[in-house]
Amino acid sequence: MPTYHVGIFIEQVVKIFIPDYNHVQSTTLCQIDNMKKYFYCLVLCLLLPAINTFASDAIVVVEIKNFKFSPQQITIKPGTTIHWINREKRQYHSVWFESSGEPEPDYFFPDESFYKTFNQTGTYPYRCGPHPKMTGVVKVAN
Ligand SMILES: [Cu+2]
Repeated sequence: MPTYHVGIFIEQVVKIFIPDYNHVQSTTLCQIDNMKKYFYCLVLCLLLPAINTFASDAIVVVEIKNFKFSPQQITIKPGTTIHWINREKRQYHSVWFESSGEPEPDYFFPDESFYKTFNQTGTYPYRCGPHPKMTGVVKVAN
């Protein structure tokens, strides 16, 4: 589960409810004396499990390490975004849906990412541009 995405998402939601959130960060939440803000925080905490479920459905992580996509094959629901992360020490890669007729995207380097959202059901094989033996499959099913 992409916990850090959940964190970013929650931060965005908090910023909507608490306009001076950036200022608040430099103090602490318990120093906010406005009851309205407490109330929003409370609601947010109660909603956390729901937000968590939503976020983990929306983004799935595929790691790239030792010249392998992991997991190599992944099944997702339509509308899901896959977040590929390069976990190598110094090797770049790409995620190329060659058979879909797409042009090869830019290589991405260690700690960099590639994102793609899948809205249509189907099976989408892909490979790494510079390393043709590196292959993966995305299955999109309801
Ligand atoms: Cu590669």
